[in-house]
Amino acid sequence: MSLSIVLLFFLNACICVKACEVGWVQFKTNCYMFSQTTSTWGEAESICNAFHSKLAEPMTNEEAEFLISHSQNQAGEFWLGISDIIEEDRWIYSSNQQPILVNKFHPSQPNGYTGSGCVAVWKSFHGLWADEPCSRHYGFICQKPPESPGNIIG
Ligand SMILES: [Ca+2]
Repeated sequence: MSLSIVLLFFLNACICVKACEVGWVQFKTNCYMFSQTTSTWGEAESICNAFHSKLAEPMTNEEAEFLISHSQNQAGEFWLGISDIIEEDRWIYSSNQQPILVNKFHPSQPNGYTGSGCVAVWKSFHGLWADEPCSRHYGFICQKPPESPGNIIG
């Protein structure tokens, strides 16, 4: 009797915690997926959308630093959901078209002008950002909120 009550308590505790799906890493209030494949920036956005997510949009210094440090454990470069496609040198988040709230460009960046409209976490800059032509094929980071308890149960 008491054992089942304890089990029930733990089950409830686990169900109540929002979690990321397998293959996604949690930081603060977001789940992130670092892709194993490369694609153009536009394709990357489509792939993230297919997984009910978007290209990562770091809004705080902590979030930006997490993506930078985590990317260092991975191979290659990773697209973020940041571009200046609409207006040169106006760097905006893709999902709301608002100016970026945190700036992690390497001191030598951005340097691509109209030829480089998309932002990637750059390996040789130890994860600091670079502007690159959006047609290049790089890895990418998708972002979405943790699953709600109802979705985990099924
Ligand atoms: Ca550049």
